[in-house]
Amino acid sequence: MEDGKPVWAPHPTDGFQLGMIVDIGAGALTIEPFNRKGKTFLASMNQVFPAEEDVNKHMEDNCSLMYLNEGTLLNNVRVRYSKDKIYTYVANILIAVNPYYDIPKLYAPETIKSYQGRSLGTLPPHVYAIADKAYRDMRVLKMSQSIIVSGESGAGKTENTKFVLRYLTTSYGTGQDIDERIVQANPLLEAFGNAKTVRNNNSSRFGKFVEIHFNEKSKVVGGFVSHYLLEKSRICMQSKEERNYHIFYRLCAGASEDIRQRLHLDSPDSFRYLNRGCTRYFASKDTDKQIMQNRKSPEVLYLSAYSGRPEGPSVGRPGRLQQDKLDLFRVVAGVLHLGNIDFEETGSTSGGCILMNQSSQKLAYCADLLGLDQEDLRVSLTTRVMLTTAGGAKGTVIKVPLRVEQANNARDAMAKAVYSCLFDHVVRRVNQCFPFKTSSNFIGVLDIAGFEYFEHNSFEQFCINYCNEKLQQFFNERILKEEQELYQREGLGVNEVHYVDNQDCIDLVEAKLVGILDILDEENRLPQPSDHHFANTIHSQHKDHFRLTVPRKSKLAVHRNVRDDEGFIVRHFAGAVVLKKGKKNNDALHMSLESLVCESKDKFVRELFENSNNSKDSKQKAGKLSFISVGNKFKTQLNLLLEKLRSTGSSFIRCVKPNLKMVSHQFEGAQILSQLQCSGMVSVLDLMQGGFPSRAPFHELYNMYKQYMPDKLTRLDPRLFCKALFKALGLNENDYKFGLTRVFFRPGKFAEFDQIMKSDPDHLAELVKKVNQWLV
Ligand code: AOV
Ligand code: MG
Repeated sequence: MEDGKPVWAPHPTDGFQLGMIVDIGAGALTIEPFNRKGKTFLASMNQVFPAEEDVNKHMEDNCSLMYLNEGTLLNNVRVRYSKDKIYTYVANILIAVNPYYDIPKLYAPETIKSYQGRSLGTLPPHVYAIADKAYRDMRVLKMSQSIIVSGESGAGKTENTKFVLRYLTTSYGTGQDIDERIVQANPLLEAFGNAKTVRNNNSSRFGKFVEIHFNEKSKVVGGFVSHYLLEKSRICMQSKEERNYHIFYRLCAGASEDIRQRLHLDSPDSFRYLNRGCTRYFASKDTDKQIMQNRKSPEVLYLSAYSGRPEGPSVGRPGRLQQDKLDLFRVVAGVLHLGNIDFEETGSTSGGCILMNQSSQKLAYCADLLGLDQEDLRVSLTTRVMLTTAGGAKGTVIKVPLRVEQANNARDAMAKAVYSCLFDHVVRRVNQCFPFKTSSNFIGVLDIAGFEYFEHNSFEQFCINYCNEKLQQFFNERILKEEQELYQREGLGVNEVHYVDNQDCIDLVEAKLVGILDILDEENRLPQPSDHHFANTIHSQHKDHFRLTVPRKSKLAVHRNVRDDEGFIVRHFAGAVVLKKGKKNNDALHMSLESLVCESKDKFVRELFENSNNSKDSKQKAGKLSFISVGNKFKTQLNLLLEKLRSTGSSFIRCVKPNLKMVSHQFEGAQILSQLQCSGMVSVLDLMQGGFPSRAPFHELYNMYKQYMPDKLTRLDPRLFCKALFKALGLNENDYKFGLTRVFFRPGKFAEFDQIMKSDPDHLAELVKKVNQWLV
């Protein structure tokens, strides 16, 4: 950075501001902003970056800029966003900014057509280009591919995932209805797994990996959806501005009169599981109603022609269709009525509780809808079965009365178990809709929430962040390793690239016995688990671990020797996250409640539980809470997913949320910058700045520039052509390297070269003269 040249210096809301260095001190630079002359401020060295000469210029591939740093990246994305160019490449990685409005023609059928079979970079950056690259790589390399879509809530992951699916099925489907089913699975999954949150009105509360399978001719043959970590706490409780899963409101608004009566439905305000959150309908009551009553609504579609069940499809069998639909709705309504059951103290010395008077009706509804015996349900909600093991002998069964709070927990645990089994069922049914017998390869799209850190973080954030840590490692492995391998293959002899390895953070979470997940499981197996004891065990196991610290307030507490419940901080790749509670790790359902549902008179309800792995091993367990470790189950799932990703070729889409208000045309620089940092893009730029980010195969350069060159030169083979051309141009040899198949350019140098080649005719004539001289 030189005096007088423009630099990007930190700005609290815009992320960066343009300025000039006016003084260089020991640890800091004095900067004068361009738009506030005389108002200098200090900034540390590592926060100030060289800016491009022309800050209004933008590049489709950020690597074509002269300076690759977070300042120029943010600016490039900003300028492009202001022109509705929401997609930008950083080499092969796609950045996608959520426009929050429909950009005309951006996803039109003709746009889909135009991207088919075209190499990355030949057309403007687009999610379609990434999809097509994955497809072509799959064909050429005969290898499955994955597209990893990441970003924070509301950044556009799910929308972009849908565009990828639509693109692939439209372009490379067989034109049969299987293509449409893959696309239609989404609204159905969203009805049961998406909800309005403060960050996104249609927030996916589960992660998913959608595979599209192709036959040996590379045509779509089927699909498969895996899902991860449905947010269960939402089923019973939402914050004021948020909602439960869409299906609840749609059912309340749109069910036909006979279904309303049969399910005893009412308005959302009358249900505990809905009325503590926001009970407003999605857009309006009518919208929810329309979705529900639309002949093409997801619930209807899913139950129509697409059922691949042994009994055969329900299409053309209206009775069957009605029955299937009713099964689903019955369970949803059953959960709502369950939530309305209240308990009160018995007042007796045993300390138990009973159902409140007005709850008997709700109990009856719930029992009826779920096929349970009313009396059994009442007893199971208010007592717990225990096996006494006195004297070492397998003891007798006793019923322990529950306190009000415990009964409330039992009721909520049951609601969560029932609904999440229902969600598993929906995913299973979706998968039956696009079965395939043989598949040569697949393209999988991963849509899973990015790093999250809120003021109050729960176990759910912990799992999401752990997942992102693993994905970040995968990203590093792929991007950095691939870059290095390419340099080696091309014989470039460039030094090894280094990056911050996050294995230590992953170990901290998943190591056997001493990792946070195992410690948490141990804690939950104690008769009286406590957050305080849990946090203490972690701290004592991992003294001075770089990734682990005590929240500031707690340090004070330790100092004063007072008890604290402040938990611990994990220093993630993307920032530090404070964790206080591990309680949600336990999805335990009282044994008596679980066996009750497993033995429901209702075949559908029984099958929900039989098919979910919740019940498998718990049957053998003694009559205490059957402990199901969500954390360790997720770890296994995640490791399987990563194994799968590692066996495929990969592409990355980094989605960015432009503002918190969820509106169009508003670019909040500071928080966008932080998203780019969290997604690892800034590390990629560091890597590129030190390497050769722009590259062009010899034959491409040859075809691009031969029109300007004399015949003598164009008779050479493409490699020699390029050598001769570069020599004649007198390019600085530090700015490029010749590999075996292509030329590599230092940052910004390709753009410079291209500019010279396409400059004015006089200049070109001069150049041709030089080439001729050189050739002699
Ligand atoms: P997310 O999947 O990343 O959040 P979504 O894909 O649901 O975010 O996007 C949020 C909203 O932004 C959508 O409902 C659309 O209204 C709008 N949107 C996103 N992408 C586009 C686009 N390309 N064009 C127009 N509008 C768009 V979350 O699931 O909450 O992590 O959990
Ligand atoms: Mg989503």
